[in-house]
Amino acid sequence: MRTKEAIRSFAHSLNIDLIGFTDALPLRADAASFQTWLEAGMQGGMHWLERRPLARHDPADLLEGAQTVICVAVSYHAAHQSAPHAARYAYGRDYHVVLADKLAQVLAFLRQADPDIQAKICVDTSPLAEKPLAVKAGLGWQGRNTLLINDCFGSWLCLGELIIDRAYAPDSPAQKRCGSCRACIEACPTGAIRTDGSLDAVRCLSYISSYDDEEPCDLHGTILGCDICQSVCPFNRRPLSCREEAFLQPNPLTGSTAQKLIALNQEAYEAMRRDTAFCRLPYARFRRNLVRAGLMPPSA
Ligand code: B12
Repeated sequence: MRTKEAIRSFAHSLNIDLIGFTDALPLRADAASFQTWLEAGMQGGMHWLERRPLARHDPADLLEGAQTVICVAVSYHAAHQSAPHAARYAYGRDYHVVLADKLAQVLAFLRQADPDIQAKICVDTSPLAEKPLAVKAGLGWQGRNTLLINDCFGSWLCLGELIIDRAYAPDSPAQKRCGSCRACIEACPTGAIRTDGSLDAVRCLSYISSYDDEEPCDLHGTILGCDICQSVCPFNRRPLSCREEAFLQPNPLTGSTAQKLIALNQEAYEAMRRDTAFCRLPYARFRRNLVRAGLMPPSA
């Protein structure tokens, strides 16, 4: 079996910025808050969140014999990035693909020393509560904007997990450091961040840009995702930068001007969005968002 130190050092060689270990026991308190959140209807149209709500906080439901969850985070923040028409996470390659590939390499590394190890890779691909697990593994704390925040990297992180049926000593959880700061609550133009520590997803511009087809709404210049609550966070002022090449090179859509985006026909859009965060934004919604972001007149 590989040591934690060997796993950490291998992970860092793959540009994984943060790695932590935690046990695979159920997260009972988080499961209860999650249930309250669902009952209040804050998931809106994301009905997939209602499936297996208890499993979401019990890694052993995803892997029989689960003992440890290895939580990882990769920064996607680079100072030179300007993706004025989309949130930063959409800048380079789709993080689901990038992190799953890194976790597959970590698993191969574990299997070289321990071929029988059973494992499950998750990058928002399974019903698993990724932020509470990352907190428990010591990667950071859940901020008032509900995102995982790390002292050095801020919240510009995407998360992934490797659940394994081997026991490792757990790391210590990080302490909350938001204090009395309410910058995210005050900056959110739609009032999505609530004072009780939860987020009303239905009001969040990130949700509206991705899922809501009904309500005509000002997207405040973005056609995919929203970073307002992250941009104002004091922990995001001078974050350590992204080292991952896949996130540093703009994809064809985030590299384009508004004029070029407006001129795209469906065929060209389909070809460009593969392996980017836009793969979850169908063409009709992309066109609708160009209007709602104020980049295209409704008649175009
Ligand atoms: C659904 C979802 C969304 C929804 C809802 C977001 C949300 N905060 O719940 C929408 C579409 C809005 C969204 C937006 C974004 N998302 Co998102 N999303 C998810 C997803 C799939 C599930 C999150 C979830 O379970 N939400 C449900 C709520 C209940 O969970 P929670 O925030 O953890 O709730 C806890 C607290 O709020 C608290 N709580 C809840 N209710 C109450 C009530 C009381 C009284 C109290 C005290 C506490 C409390 O307890 C809960 C349980 O611990 C995760 C991936 C995953 N599988 O985990 C990615 C994930 C959270 N998203 C991510 C990202 C990057 C984003 C965006 C930044 C993208 C963008 N730029 O547009 C925005 C950020 C918006 C924001 N401020 O959250 C990353 C976050 C990385 C990080 N640093 O934390 C994740 C982890 C994906 C990943 N693998 O990297 N997302």
